[in-house]
Amino acid sequence: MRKRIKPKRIKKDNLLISLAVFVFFVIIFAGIVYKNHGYTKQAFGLENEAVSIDNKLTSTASKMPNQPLALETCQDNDEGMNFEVQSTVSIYSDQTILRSYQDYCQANGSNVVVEYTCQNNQPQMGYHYCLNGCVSGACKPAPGKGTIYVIHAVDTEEMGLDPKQQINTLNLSNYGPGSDVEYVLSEPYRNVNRDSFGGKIKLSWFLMNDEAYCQSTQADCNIIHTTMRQYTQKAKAYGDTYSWHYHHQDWNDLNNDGIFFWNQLLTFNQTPYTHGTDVELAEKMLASQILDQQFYPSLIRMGWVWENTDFSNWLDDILPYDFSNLAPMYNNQSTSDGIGNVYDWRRALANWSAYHPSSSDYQLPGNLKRQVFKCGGSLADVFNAFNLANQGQDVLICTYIHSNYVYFDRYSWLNSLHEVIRRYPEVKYKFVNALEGIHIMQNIIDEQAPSANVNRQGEVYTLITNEPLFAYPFGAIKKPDGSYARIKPQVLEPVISGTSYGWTFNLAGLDYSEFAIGGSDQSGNTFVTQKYLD
Ligand SMILES: [Ca+2]
Ligand SMILES: [Ca+2]
Ligand SMILES: [Ca+2]
Ligand SMILES: [Ca+2]
Repeated sequence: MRKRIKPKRIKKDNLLISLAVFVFFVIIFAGIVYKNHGYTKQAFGLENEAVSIDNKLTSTASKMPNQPLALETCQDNDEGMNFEVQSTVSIYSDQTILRSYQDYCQANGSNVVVEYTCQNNQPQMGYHYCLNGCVSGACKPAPGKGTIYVIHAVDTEEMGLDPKQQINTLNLSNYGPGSDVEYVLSEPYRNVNRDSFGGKIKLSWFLMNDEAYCQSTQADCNIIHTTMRQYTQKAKAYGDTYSWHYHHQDWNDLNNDGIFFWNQLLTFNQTPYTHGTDVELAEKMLASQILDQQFYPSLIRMGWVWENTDFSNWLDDILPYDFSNLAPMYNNQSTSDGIGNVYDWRRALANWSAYHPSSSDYQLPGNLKRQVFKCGGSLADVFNAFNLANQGQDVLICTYIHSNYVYFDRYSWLNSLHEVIRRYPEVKYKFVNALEGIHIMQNIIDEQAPSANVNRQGEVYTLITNEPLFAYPFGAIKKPDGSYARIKPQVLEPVISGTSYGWTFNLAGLDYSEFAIGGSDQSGNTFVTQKYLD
């Protein structure tokens, strides 16, 4: 249900300081900077803003049919001028989001947050000076006690794949009207789960793919992503993110008794399996995401939280942020048929610090580029985080759940969080999505995806970006037989020319039907180019 928005909802203890700062700001800028624009055709300033924000949300708002103004309703997800929460104002017609406006920091290094509100059912924008700086579209809380930033990861899967059956019909009943997934993307769920700043819960959706999905009767490796598309606008409006959950498995017969299973794979060194080598299987999942979903992830939670050092080294050229660490847990099963849920994080950091892994041991800190974050833990881990925050340190914590739990009620962490909060009444906690949490913790202000232009000359494609990438870009092809593969650029290091970065892909002699390129900048903002046909 969408209701009329309550007036300003600013916490009492922040009210005076907010007012003082606001007045100061208005004086300094002599009333020039603070503007209220109604959304009208004449308000070019806001219309420009709307376009850029819609782009940021990768919303399809501009393609939606224009509805008569009278039917539109305005919803402000942080309910007024809540400067410490990054949120979104959305214009609805019935249940459809026509346009969205997300709070943002005015400019790189600026302390000014641009805050959206609803007035008279229309979006309004205003500027507010943040005393402690602006990051990820919100003012940073006052120093003193640390703040706990809480990520809720959702491993987003089908229900009940039978590992003894080669071709499954995937059960997607947890999605669609009346489903659990739809419920957690609705106001009743978001409204009751609030952080210390009044912000609604945010979910970080890790969308699963694997070879068993490719081989299902639905024959869609990315069927979860396909299914979640109906929620993309809503999820973005709540500040959720989509990223990658990959189960490394193939259909094989480990003990050669003629009975096959979907078995977890424990290698990543070009070992051949039924549907390709271990490396090809993973690269197929990325290539199919790029070509069929126009999507490139910057975060991952590995299926069964499995990694080994070979895999970790490969992943280091894919994406910057990895939430697979479940230290100090491990699980060794027998390695006969039916293998699954094998992982080892015994040697990894068990506190909440991120680390760059070592190229000789994925569990130890070292020389690699990406960062590994712990996700999941015990009540003691939560107490540990609040204890650190009580001593003045900001802490990023993460919990995960599967999308097929009823109403996600087994978010036991929400309950344990409340228990912990009673012991640390002065420590505040804030719900963030995974990328937002990293950006706040590491003071990363780049939230802009790279511009990515392709110059094609015959079968030679040159990708030009306007900023460095996290790693070399991922070229994806689909072959005429329907298979997918990765194409690496000819030279992995970019050719730098002024402020542009170039990589060349030579597809001459390759039999392909589609080609596209995906990648991430150094802050986890991703792009996918258009598709090119042979
Ligand atoms: Ca607002
Ligand atoms: Ca806000
Ligand atoms: Ca067997
Ligand atoms: Ca960027």
